[in-house]
Amino acid sequence: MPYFLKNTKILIKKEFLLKLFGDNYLAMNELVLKICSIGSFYVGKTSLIRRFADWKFSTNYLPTIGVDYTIKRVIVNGKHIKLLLADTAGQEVFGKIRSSYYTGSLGCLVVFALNDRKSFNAVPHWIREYRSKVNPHSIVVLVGNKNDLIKDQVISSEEAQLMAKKFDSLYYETSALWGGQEIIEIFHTLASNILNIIAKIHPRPQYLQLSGS
Ligand SMILES: Nc1nc2c(ncn2[C@@H]2O[C@H](COP(=O)(O)OP(=O)(O)OP(=O)(O)O)[C@@H](O)[C@H]2O)c(=O)[nH]1
Ligand SMILES: [Mg+2]
Repeated sequence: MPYFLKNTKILIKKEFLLKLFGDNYLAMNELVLKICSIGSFYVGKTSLIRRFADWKFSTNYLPTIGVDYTIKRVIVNGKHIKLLLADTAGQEVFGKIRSSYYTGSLGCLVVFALNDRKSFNAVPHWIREYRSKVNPHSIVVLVGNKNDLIKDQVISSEEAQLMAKKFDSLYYETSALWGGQEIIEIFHTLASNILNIIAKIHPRPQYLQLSGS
């Protein structure tokens, strides 16, 4: 049976969405895209999500325990979409359970801090861990955070861009503290690329006219 979205034509085959996202991701007649945020502890994963979702920032460090979920509604490519943002804990003590939170996602932010060489060196580990658990078409966006700390910066843009290229991912530099427009761009680009890979995996246009207004 095709899946009907509210006030729209036939949109997506339900079985297809279930296969891609699982039952949890078909909520309230909206398409939900799950995006993970991964990377070493203290790099600013939670801060980037808080900045994007509520446009807020806190200087307090409250380590994420396990995972936190945030829902954010966006309009991408003219479609109304719900983003389910899975903010994972970077601290090693959560290593064993972390990858279970990747299930069903088609995109992730891999975050490091531009003033933390160790967090940058760990990027290949994070990308490999993520890709080993998800659909091979999934999108990875590398994010160098804390670019407000210019004098402490130990990773150059060139070095980070090379890393991104090596793993076939996009690269953005930003600051959750400053809150530049690129934070919105990061999440919107990810969502837009995810819609494109859905189209690639399932190239039948009649099933891919996602909800309009
Ligand atoms: N200067 C500066 N500080 C930041 C920035 N982003 C985050 N921070 C600070 O860095 C610390 C860690 O931020 P979090 O967002 O909690 O880091 P996290 O990656 O979620 O950490 P875990 O949950 O432990 O994995 C906090 O004290 C934040 O205020 C930034 O862009 N610039
Ligand atoms: Mg956190």
